[in-house]
Amino acid sequence: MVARSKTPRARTLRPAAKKPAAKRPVAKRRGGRVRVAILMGSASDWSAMQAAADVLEQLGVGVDVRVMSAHRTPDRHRDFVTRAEGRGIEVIIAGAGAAAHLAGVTAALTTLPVLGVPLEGTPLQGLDALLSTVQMPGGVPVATFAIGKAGAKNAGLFAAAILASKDPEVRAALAAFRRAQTAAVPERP
Ligand code: AIR
Repeated sequence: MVARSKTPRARTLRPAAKKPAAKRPVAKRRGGRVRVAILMGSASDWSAMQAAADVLEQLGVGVDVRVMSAHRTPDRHRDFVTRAEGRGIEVIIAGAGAAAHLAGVTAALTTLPVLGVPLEGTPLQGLDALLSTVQMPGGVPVATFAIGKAGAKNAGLFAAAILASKDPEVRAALAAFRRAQTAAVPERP
């Protein structure tokens, strides 16, 4: 389940406020075992990255949502990523805009699968983030998704697919998601 409680710990992770508190990501977790970390370079990325958290919540996968930047908070980022596997994290989703190095640096610090989500909101409308995320040199892979919300949602679904290969419950939830999606498509407009 997605963690969005307003604990003091969570509040300390918030950068300077730009949006109402209710819409901000927090670091606490809730519900089932946390298996996926969702990282974003700025709290301003939450409106897109929430799509990853929402779909994983829907599939019953626990997530840990964090704001950290490879540029602005490098120590926080390194600390979190190097400890993630030991804390039971199995997949990391990393979304960032502009010169988006978050996913690549995350992949450099761990052998966990890293799913990169390039985000828009710059004068280059996410093309900068897409290229920064996808053009990794051979040897350090980042699985890169579409720009923005669709990419975040698909990264969440892909994280679930990774877990599903060894977890029948997640596999069943994913199959049910697909069935519901198919049933919701009308035959005519
Ligand atoms: N960013 C933050 N640190 C490094 C990068 N690339 C990205 C964020 C966000 C964009 O810069 O991921 O998409 C703008 O951030 P802000 O905080 O100015 O809104």
